[in-house]
Amino acid sequence: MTGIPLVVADEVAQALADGRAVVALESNVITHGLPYPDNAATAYKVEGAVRGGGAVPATIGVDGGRLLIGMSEADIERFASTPGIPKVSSRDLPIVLARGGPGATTVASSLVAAELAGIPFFASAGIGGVHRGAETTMDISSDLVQFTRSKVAVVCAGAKNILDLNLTMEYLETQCVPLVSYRSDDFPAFYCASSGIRSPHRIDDADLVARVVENHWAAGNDSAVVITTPHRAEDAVDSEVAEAAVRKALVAAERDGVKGNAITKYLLRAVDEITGGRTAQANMAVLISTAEVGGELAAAHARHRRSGREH
Ligand code: PSU
Ligand code: MN
Repeated sequence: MTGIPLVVADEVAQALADGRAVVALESNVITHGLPYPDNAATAYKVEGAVRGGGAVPATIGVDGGRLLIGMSEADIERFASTPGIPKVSSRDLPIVLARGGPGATTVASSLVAAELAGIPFFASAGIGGVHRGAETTMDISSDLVQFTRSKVAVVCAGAKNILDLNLTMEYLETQCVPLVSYRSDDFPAFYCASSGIRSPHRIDDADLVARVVENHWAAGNDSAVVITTPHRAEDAVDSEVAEAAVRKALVAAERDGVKGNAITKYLLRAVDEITGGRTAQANMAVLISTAEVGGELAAAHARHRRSGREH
């Protein structure tokens, strides 16, 4: 099958062999999202939330020329506390694997790893998307392109609010990526409950979501299904407060000449400084709440597959 060595955690391997639900998780959010030790603490809570939802977590990383499918506590601690572990998106993956060093996977590269390992579900809070000003920078996250190539269901709280969410949704539509919003009318905006943009489809029933995922693949698509779940209203950041901070952060990024794959981390940090740490708290909370829903939906999907096999 694959020539790339996978180090699959025992618990993950067992769950996959039994047909039980597994949810893949990215590690870039650990190394490039939050400061130590909040990042490690959040990673454990995110894994706990997946379990609470009824699935086994598999945090993805790269190390020693191998893909880690389910990082150990020691791996997570090391990734969280070691400065300079590179952000590895899909196109960086063959290089970091060949060199043998550690690497933190984005949404895009985590999907590549999940598919190789046979994990049909992935969860993260805010996916990448079309950046504001993309009409001149052409900065569109590889996350979106990877959705057209990886047969994995992606559970998220929409896309990061630093992005152009209208263009992000247009891109997903153009690329034939199904988008359903679980128990909400709108496309969420990361730690803000709504982007103000209506989702094309609302589904309130987890079993129906499982059927959507299977239908998409049964129709011959080797691509992702995006399922959004909004952050809890009481923990969400007010949209106007967030938008004002994002605008200021964009001005600062322009002034500092930040671009390319460094912009996401820069903007998230700047927004956090502007809001006095409010958004980092919300980022941690939404990672956890999304992971729990990811676990529930993955469990519903695994049940659906098992019942299909019995018939
Ligand atoms: N969440 C964070 N910080 C990040 C990201 C998420 O708090 O840096 C990441 C995710 O890993 C996502 C990536 O896949 O940003 C997208 O980056 P880009 O726009 O460069 O493709
Ligand atoms: Mn980019």
